[in-house]
Amino acid sequence: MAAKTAYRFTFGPWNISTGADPFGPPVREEVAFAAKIREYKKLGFDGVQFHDDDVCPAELDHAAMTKAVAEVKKMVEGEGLFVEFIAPRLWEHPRTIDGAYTANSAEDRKYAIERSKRAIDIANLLGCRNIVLWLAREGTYIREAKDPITAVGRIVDAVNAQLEHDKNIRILGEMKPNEPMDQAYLPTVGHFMGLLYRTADPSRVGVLIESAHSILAGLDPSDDMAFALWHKKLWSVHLNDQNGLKYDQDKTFGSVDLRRAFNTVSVLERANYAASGGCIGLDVKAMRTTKQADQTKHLANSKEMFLRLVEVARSVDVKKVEECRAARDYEGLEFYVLGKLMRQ
Ligand code: XUL
Ligand code: MN
Repeated sequence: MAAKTAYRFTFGPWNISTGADPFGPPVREEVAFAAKIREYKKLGFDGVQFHDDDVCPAELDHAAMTKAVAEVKKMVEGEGLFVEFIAPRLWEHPRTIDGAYTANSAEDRKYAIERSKRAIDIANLLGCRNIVLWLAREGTYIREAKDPITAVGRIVDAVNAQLEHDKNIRILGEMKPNEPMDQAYLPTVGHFMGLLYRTADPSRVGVLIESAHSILAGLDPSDDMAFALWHKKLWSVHLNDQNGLKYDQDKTFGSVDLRRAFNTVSVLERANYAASGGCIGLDVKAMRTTKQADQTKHLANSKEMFLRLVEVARSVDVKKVEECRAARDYEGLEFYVLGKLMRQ
């Protein structure tokens, strides 16, 4: 049953990690880049998501960059994989301490835009037309630090500069309300959607929705996705789970709230998301306690959870749901859904 789905699964190399956190050093050995790429097919994944500097260091000159990207392309294609997106990592470099597109320093803003254009060049070399912008540091620790009205305009300008740099590239905004910043300027999918229609080419700007990010904003991921699906703007997802309003946990999909995960899968099924070309990205982290030998289990388990929930979603009796809705029998509907989740 599961094998018949047209879903394509992806993740980023950062999802195989050493377990280091702000309070402690690595607990697992670093896995070499090439070895990570070799894990994908073994785990039943189809494509790779990259940050620009996952592909090659940000400091390389153009010739060295072209050569390095060609090597990664060979490696990825050699494994029968494709590249889903490139995301410029605009939150680690010394020039992005105070934000990237919204930094108060004009030089730092220029760096962020140049770095984003370079990410587009890398995407092109890899045969990929998606750029993901997670606006990590576009916000503040204190309200007074930046002019918030100017900041919104600067984000639009940065998106426009990228649309202008390449007439084929698509920009996918991945919104998150906080972390690393106290408050993000565009905290939700809705904020970015409101803004994308004011860019130079709205047809090439969409969203990637991450479950944990919606939950952190107090929103239900399936409703966030439904909103973007109605607009035909849901171009990718990062499925995972999150235990309440705290730091971004990136837990295994469905591990906290099975019903929430079921509703997420149901909305993707209902919209025939896979047919529109969208991938099922899994942005999940292994627990810090995980041993080296088990360091990819969270990825395999997340994919398996998704597929099992597809089966559950497909087994739902649509007529029964409609009858409950018509009769306003939401108690009955709820009990039916709970039974489905218990495979009863
Ligand atoms: C951060 C996050 C990132 C993006 C890619 O919370 O989700 O890993 O998905 O930059
Ligand atoms: Mn993500």
